[in-house]
Amino acid sequence: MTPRSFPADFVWGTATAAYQVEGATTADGRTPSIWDTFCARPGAIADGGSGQVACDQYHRYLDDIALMAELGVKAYRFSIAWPRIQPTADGTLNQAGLDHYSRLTDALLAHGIAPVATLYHWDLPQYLEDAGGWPARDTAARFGDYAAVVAGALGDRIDTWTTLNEPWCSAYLGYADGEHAPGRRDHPAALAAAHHLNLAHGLGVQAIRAQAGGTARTSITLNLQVLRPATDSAADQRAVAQLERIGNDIWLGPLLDGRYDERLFSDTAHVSDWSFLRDGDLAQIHQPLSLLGINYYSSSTVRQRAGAVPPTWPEAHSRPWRGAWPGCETVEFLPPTGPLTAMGWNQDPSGLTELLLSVHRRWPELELMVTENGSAFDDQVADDGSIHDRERVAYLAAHIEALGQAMAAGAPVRGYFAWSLIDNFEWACGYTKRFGLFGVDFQTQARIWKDSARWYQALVRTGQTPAADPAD
Ligand code: IFM
Repeated sequence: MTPRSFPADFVWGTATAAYQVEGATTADGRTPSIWDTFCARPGAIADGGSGQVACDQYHRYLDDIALMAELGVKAYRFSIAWPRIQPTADGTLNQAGLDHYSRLTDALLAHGIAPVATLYHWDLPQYLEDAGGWPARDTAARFGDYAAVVAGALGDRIDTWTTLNEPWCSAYLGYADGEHAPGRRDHPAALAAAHHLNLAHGLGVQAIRAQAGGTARTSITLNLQVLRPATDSAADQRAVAQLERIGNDIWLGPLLDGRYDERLFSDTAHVSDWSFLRDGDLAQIHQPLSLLGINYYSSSTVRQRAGAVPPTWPEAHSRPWRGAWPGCETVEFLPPTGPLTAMGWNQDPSGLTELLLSVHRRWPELELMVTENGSAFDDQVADDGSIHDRERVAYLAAHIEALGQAMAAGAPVRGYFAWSLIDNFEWACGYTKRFGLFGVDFQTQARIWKDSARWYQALVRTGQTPAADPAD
């Protein structure tokens, strides 16, 4: 592969999320989130693990920042754990929890690393789930209050705010499919959750601007779906379009255009009457954004099931809800084709180019950031003490080349964050999947250099992609 150069001010970073790395789940007044509760449910997590200890970053953040400084990254995307900030149902601020993120932020700045803070990466306080969770409208208002508290305290130091990480996962894996916390399988509730997450975003942006000033940089991160039709038949194209509406447009429409595509309502008419959508909501959601964060890992191929018709309301509501995609009973995902990552996901770098360009064509003024990209492989520690993760290096090289192609074609992408800085708690997969540039020995908490970290270090230092294979 020919080396590709990136602009000198391009932001190279690494990303993590609180529950995946912090551990210390009872320290300094933190109370349970939905993930603490979900992890205790037998069978919910592949290896029975939880984020109780994770990578102990709550105590080791200075060591991890030192690693980032050695990598040379310019930004760290981390998330703030809501149950550390407002641990009780009355929403009282827990100063000790806030102080942790204040120290983390200061330490990053002292190392010249820009803090990119996500307010919500899935760890809803359990008391809010007990009050109805995201399907309940009040959760959005509570998120606005939480955002105001954090922005008031850290607003002078955070480089970029991200309200939500991947609301698709919160709404659909959490409330439709049940693979993620809180583990509910209720498609009408999942649609309400999706709308209230949008509303939370809008209220969050307004709170950040009110507290941190109108120039605060605000964003949201979406895991936009790249969907390919199994054939060029009209039916398969329709399947793609329907999934794009429920997977992508349900966020992009209200966030960026202040409206839901009417076809979303007809696609899901047998699931929900959308009575949770109230006058004035879309104006609250449609707030100015400094940039859009995009997470990309893989693509999917889909088709329309021959002869399938959507169920009627009574049919749909009289049987258990299935799958992560409300209203999409007639659509089917094909098994991915290899080589797959350890997650069983395909490797399709061209999907990243297409995705960035398609968003750019629709919203030409919008700045973009790849806020996550990376891969899990079955790493082994070699006799020399390192992890020689050639497959991850190849994955990164191919996807960063794909990003470069999108930029060359005009997509205004300002940064890229490798997922993840370190191996961590991979949600329902527990510790069985490793995404880090650094390995973690979970017995000793030692951080282990992988070849991918060395490769990324060379990229960040030079602004040019190194050879994926040193022999090249
Ligand atoms: O680990 C997750 C992260 O929390 C959100 N985006 C996808 C990653 C890999 O599954």
